[in-house]
Amino acid sequence: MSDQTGDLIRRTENQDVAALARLLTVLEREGPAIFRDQPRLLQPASQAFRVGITGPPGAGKSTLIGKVLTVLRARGLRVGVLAVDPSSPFSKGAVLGDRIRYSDHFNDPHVFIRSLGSRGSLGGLSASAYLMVRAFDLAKFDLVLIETVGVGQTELEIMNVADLVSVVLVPESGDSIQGMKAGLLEIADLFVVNKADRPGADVFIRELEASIRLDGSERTAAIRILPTTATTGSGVEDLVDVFEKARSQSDWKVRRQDLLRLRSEAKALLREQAERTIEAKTSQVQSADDFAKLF
Ligand SMILES: Nc1nc2c(ncn2[C@@H]2O[C@H](COP(=O)(O)OP(=O)(O)OP(=O)(O)O)[C@@H](O)[C@H]2O)c(=O)[nH]1
Ligand SMILES: [Mg+2]
Repeated sequence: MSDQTGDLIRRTENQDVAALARLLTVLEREGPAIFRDQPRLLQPASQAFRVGITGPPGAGKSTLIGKVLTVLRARGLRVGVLAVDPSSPFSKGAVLGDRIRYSDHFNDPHVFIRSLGSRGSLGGLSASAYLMVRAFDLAKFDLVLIETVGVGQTELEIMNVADLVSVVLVPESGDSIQGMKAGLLEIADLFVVNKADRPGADVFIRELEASIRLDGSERTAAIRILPTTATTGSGVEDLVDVFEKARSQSDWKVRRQDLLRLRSEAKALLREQAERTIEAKTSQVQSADDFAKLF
């Protein structure tokens, strides 16, 4: 088994996308225990810059990613996409829809797209997401775009995985962001106001700017706001420029070693491991005797 996985890892390192696809499946199946047999996963030769694309259901995240892919490919970069939880109750049929949104990139060997359910166990990103982004490092991608639906936990956790967090909002988000604004300001490196073709976009951007200024902290002062229209691609070159500028400043590699980040990743992975142990032990209970022996 582990020899086979080792072989997949070697082939993935040689940018074999078929091997990467199989490796991702193995990671999902085996869980965090895989680190024990395959420590190479912990020492990738290169690191892919992780861009979080998070925001409310239907904000246009997938459409935007499709256009971002086009721009990144035109610049000669290799890009992975990890779409977390595209089958959430908020995004029925998204997997099928995303096939259309990404159709320009299906036959491109330098683009790799994978969807992943969040399984909603303890909320937030599944441990698989943490494992899978490491496989994109191994495969020597330049960037990975991670799409998450930002409604609660996942939104906060994305900042532990992504090197740059873009929060996608739409002009209609006006009222609904009031409540979660503080949380958004904490995680966002950049706000993308998508559907800028819709009425009210200018007003919304001004409101957003005002709430950033009101916050007054040094971190929030650096937050950029970029209007986009994902359907036409307007604003997407500028957005990619922001990603590329952040990628060229290599402090993100240092921040990946941040203790808080390492600990929250450890927590997600250890929780997953504990849950797997619980599942295995529980399924062995065939009688009251078995039950008593558990403790
Ligand atoms: N008018 C307008 N519509 C857009 C724009 N971007 C996306 N849409 C539309 O908004 C709808 C949702 O787009 P998606 O890309 O699936 O949004 P999403 O955020 O990925 O949605 P979930 O994954 O379900 O959360 C689609 O019908 C898009 O065509 C835009 O800039 N302007
Ligand atoms: Mg989507």
